[in-house]
Amino acid sequence: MKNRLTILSLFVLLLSCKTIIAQKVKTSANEVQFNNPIIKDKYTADPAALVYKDKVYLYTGHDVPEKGVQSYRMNDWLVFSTSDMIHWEEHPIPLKTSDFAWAKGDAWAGQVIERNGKFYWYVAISHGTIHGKSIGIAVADSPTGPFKDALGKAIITNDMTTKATISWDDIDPTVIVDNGQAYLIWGNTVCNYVKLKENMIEMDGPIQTIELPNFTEAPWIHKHKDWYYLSYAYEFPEKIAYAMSKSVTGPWEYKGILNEVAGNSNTNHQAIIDFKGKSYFIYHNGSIPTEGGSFRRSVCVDRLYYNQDGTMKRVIMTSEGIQK
Ligand code: FUB
Repeated sequence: MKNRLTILSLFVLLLSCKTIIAQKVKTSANEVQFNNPIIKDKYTADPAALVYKDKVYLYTGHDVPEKGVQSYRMNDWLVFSTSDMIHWEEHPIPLKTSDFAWAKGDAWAGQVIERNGKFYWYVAISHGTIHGKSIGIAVADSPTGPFKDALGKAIITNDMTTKATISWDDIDPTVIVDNGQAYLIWGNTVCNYVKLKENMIEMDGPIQTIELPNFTEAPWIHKHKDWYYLSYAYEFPEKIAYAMSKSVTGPWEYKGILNEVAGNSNTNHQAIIDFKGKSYFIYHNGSIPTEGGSFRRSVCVDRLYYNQDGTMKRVIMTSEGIQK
């Protein structure tokens, strides 16, 4: 009888231990921080990132939610910075559509690049007098601004690009300086590029086009080791695909899909950087509960990995994002 009681109490003890262990595991699983989206108190879209000195500066669009409205409401751009890709500091609003006197609104995607100590921000915006979207340039002495109109007019307007007949084909500028030569690449349905003069505010040659399969928009050019990469939004709803080349002007070889359709958003809009020895894929989705969506987007960051031959591995989008 005594033996039986001892076995029973041992069994009960074991059971309760198991429960305690299970609870412990559950608690630690709950403790994993969901770092995506990286900004949770407002809607951010169209990320562009600049690595400058020991920080990353993240420039985003800003979706303003309006009840019942299913289109973009975007009046300003935002800037955030980080030293570790986990903790992001927001800075004062660096640029608004009203800073471009010739424009009439729509703070769409852009990219900032540093040259000769100045920061140039190429943005897509609706032109006030020339029908359609256009590209403006703002300039600042610091990566966080304040930025002001650098040119007093658009560098690219819809009437300058006739291959695409839509009014929103002059959007989503990306920029690179390679061996002292700057290039501006942009487009929707047609991918365009042009050389820029060293002053970064004037074209230096004719507008040319790049053939890419199922190109929708959001080109992003970057260099990693000795390869150039041109990633872009593919089809609609958008996946991100990419092409590679040994030269910034091509020929470009299509390499396939890099990222799948992002959760709860038609658009995906990527930026790709290397920072402190790691590579990152920055994009947006519509994941903020409960109102997130295609016009209420949120920027996320996940790791990006390269294969030995320079191709990029398919991105795994996560809720956890970047962890310590
Ligand atoms: O945010 C407005 C537009 O949506 C951008 O310019 C595109 O890339 C898409 O994300």
